[in-house]
Amino acid sequence: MVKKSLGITVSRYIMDLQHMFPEAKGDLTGLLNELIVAAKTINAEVNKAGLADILGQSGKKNVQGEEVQNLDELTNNTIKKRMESCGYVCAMVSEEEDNIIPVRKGYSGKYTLAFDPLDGSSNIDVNVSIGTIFSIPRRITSSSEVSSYDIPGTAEDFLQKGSEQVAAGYILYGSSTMMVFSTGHGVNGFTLDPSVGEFYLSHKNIKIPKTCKYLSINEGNHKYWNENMKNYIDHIKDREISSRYIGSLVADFHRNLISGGIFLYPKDKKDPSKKQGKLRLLYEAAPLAFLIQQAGGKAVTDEGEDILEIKPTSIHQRTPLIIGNKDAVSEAIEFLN
Ligand code: P6P
Repeated sequence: MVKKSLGITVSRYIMDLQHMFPEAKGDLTGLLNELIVAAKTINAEVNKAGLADILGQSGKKNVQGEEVQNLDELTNNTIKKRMESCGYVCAMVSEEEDNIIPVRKGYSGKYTLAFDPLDGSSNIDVNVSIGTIFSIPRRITSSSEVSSYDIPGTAEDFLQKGSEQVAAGYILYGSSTMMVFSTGHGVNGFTLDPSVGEFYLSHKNIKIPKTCKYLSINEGNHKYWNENMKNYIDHIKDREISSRYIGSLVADFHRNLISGGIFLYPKDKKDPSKKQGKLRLLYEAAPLAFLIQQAGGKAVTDEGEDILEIKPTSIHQRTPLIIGNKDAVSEAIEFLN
């Protein structure tokens, strides 16, 4: 097992993990390290988001009259720039871009990267925690090592079940900045010491507590739910449980992962785009489902389908999501079906 003493840096942890697999060539290590640099860069920008108007970073013109990116664009470009010529990914999918994002010619790699650069960004203006979510499946369209450097990835490389992910995780820009991820060997949390610029192992081998302490759902959508969902929510509120919903998926997920809870974003009748729920499969539901399974929890649709077993048909497809304590999710599904 990887030596996971509290306080080791995330880079040391990733290197230790690589040494567990002699056949590993270090591509995943390199990819994760690039993501760490991107996370530190984004963190610096997010931490001064409140000054955006003053610093002219709110998508308006800055003091020099230059068009300045807003934070969504800035975080999206930060990740793209770091990954497009790192040689570890063959293509990318971002919540911010309609089509798959190619990497520089000659720099194609054996993984793909799907990400939500800044989930919950509407909360920036009210200083609520936001996050970056990432999913790393292996490419499937070109197996031979040599040729893959020149062969760009395609949409097909992304249309894989969540169970095929090699790694997944998120960076939470909250009261402290944390990187929480798994490569299939448990879930570990690393907290950034901004004075040093290092992420240190602070939460090792995270397991979701057995007790479901929190219920996270937007009750403002109550009138749009189907009857079964309405009855389930009334049922679960009859017992000792606290309602916590901050409207930032990463923050709601992280609180429930650490303290125990169930998060639901079911499909609702509010508008046609949410017929299949609001959250995206590739870079929101699937990576979090990978993490919760590693942490002893469960993630399903409101029909009870395992999120990790859904084969995507399009890169931005949405899915209903019920995620959290295994018992609580199982009870919800019994109730809903
Ligand atoms: P609602 C943020 O926009 C987001 O994508 C998730 O982070 C969050 O869980 C959800 O939407 C909140 O949606 O409809 O409750 O405001």
